[in-house]
Amino acid sequence: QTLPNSSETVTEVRVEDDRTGLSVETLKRAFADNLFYIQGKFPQIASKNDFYMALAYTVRDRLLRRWLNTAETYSRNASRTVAYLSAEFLMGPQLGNNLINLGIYDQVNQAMQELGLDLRELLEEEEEPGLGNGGLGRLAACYLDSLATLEIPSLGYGIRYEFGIFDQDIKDGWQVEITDKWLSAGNPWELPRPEWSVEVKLGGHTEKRADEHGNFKIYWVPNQVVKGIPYDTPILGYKTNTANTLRLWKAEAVESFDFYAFDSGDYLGAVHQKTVSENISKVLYPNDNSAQGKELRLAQQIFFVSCSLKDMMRIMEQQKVPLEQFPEKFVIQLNDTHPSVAIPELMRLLVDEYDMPWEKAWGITKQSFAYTNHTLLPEALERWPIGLFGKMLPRHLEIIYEINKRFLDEVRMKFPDDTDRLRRMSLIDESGERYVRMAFLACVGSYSINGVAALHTELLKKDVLHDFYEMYPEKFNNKTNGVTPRRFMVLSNPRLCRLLNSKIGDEWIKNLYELKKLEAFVEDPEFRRQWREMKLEIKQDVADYIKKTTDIDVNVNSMFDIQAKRFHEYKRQHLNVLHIITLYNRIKANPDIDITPRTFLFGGKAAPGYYIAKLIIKLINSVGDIVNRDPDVRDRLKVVFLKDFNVKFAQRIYPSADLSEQISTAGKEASGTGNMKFALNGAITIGTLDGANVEIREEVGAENFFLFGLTTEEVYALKKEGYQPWEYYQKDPELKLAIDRIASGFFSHGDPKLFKPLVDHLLGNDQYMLLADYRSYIDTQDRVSEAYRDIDRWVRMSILNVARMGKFSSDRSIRDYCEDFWKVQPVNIELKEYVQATA
Ligand code: GPV
Repeated sequence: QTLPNSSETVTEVRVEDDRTGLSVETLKRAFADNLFYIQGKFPQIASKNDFYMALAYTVRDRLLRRWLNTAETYSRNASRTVAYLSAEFLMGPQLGNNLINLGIYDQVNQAMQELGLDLRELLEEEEEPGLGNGGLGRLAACYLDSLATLEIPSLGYGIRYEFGIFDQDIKDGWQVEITDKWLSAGNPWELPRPEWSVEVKLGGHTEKRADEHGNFKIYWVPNQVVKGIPYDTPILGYKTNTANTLRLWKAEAVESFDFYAFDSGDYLGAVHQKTVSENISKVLYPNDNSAQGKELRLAQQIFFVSCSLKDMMRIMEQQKVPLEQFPEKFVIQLNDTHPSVAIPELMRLLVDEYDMPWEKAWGITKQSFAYTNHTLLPEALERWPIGLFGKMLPRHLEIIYEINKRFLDEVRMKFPDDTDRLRRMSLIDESGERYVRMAFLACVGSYSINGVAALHTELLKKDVLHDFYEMYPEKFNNKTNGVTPRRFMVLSNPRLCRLLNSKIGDEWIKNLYELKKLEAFVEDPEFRRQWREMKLEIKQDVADYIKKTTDIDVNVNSMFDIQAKRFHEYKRQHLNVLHIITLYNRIKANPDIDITPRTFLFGGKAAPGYYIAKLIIKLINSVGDIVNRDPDVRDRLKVVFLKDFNVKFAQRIYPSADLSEQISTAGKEASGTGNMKFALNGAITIGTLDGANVEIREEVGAENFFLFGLTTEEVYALKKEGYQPWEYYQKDPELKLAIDRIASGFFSHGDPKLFKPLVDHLLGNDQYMLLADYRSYIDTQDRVSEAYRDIDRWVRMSILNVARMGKFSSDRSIRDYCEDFWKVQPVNIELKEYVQATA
């Protein structure tokens, strides 16, 4: 409220509203108010969580005006909107990010200080929403941040899992999974919107019947109906007024089932039905890069997709946009094939429920969807057994058959007399048990198909989707991934930011290419000294954390050599272990050897059912137990497994890295995004020519990147000529000794059985070619060790890495999507005091 200026001489007095004001005084008052009226506590008895909640509500209040203004502006303009459909959104903690994006981090920090509280401790209190497995889910979260920052009207649609990715504990070196109860203390960031609930049908059968006009129609008679309730979370852009929405669906039983059961006296049956319905949004499937083929997973997919499409139609109705204009109002981005049943579901809605002719509905559908592929791994390409699919979605299966029939006619026309091509491209795999091929369905139903790094897109065109590339070359395009510098630099690395800002200002936060300006300072010895000191301070923080959580002492002057990502054989954490064992063996052979001290840090979860990945975690811990205690090592090597790698923890660890391990088998990692987060925080990469590594190396310069290993072509060629891992083992004594030590039980208290499955994999077929890459990896690591000894050279490389990483902002990725095929424009949001209420 502004008091009116009655005369020129009266100074303007501003009274800040408790729910919007940003001054330290107002923030303190609002915080006390929320503690009292929302948490129902006075300071003397409040827990740390109460303080966190009071602060979270204080920040949420300040978001709400932006959120409502944004929604109001979008609905008034009926703006073209991106709907980002994803089974995963790995959001991470919200409080710190919202403080950064609102631009009130410092004020809130001071307000808390004046109240005798520590903001950093309150930030630690937040249970993060871990509604994703790894890169794919985190990419979705980075994209929401960039969409809001670039003021693009957009909605994220997904599932409000009651249990997100499990918490990881380590017992006796093994991973143990603990359920993630992220909602138990309440979630201050979401608002339920029960008035926008929708119903979703499942199971049953279809019937052909005449309608009231005597026209024959297909009716789907389901045997289950569930209700989806939307929960909305605001997504604030960085220093803009835009606050978009992440809308996650929670499954509940429909009321009608309760009534029905109560009438028939089947009380327990009704309660059971409730449990079955609620199961749908109960838990995130904890697999990364592997398809599960479970009925409940398909139920999750149709559930959130159907809710989301109906929600879009409700929005169109409310904005009076006719259904024919669906592709003008929305572009639906499919984050991998997990939401690809949206294609037959939109067809079903248009044809069955809105009586649209097939051709017209198909025209709309084809123009509405765009598909991002995130993997080349065959085991991650979703296919649903026809039986299972038809049982859950009988009508969708019929629709897919019809899409396929018409599609194969098209193929036949473009490539006459090529029956093998028809067999290869059919949406139904008929080579054995019959399956629906979801990636192919996504290709046929979308107007754009993109990979997530240049190499990955090329391999899609050449290999996995080659036939579709020949059929629809114009659909294919590349969108190299990016990460948000707000969370992964500003929030997570304040020391780096202060140093950057002191030299080049803070424009880089919105335009990451501005980091280029750092190159001007690389020859400044004082700047390099500051850089080095900064890194040391960060490493000291992490060393303290390691001491506190594992009781291991690490030397901050040693090289922090970090591999933090999901555990998967293709990512080759065990190649890293072979390097550690090799260094250890060198020390054992010659204890006085002059070696560069290293601290090896690992973090990451394995899918609970992925035995070999869990065995690799056990191996790391077993090797650590020996290496860390052996007096011959004299603390020159330390191996630390840090448990429960999640977003919160990632933010802590990335800034401390000297060396970033990106060592997947060439052609297997679609892009990688951790590689970008490390390099943006000044780590040098040791990596293969895989995924986005290729482009990172191009940007930072070959002389600032440690390259090793076979290229994709060499991997293919070697496979073809008959790869014999055994020969590499026989020929390379260091490799042989490293593997023999694992096999003999040296790291397992003399038990040769423990790691036998792993050794057998390596010496048997070694699918991911560790043995073929071992020598190149070790020699390159030796060059890394050499380079680190010249610390001044290392610091130059570190600075140049940061300076040249501008391309890898998710802002750049999102701009590319917008300009290339989303065709959406930014919408500026003006902050009004009150949103006009209309009847
Ligand atoms: I498919 N990715 C993932 O995290 N989980 C999955 O189930 C699938 C892919 C990842 C890729 O492995 C990364 O290379 C990529 O950077 C990321 O998706 C985002 O595109």
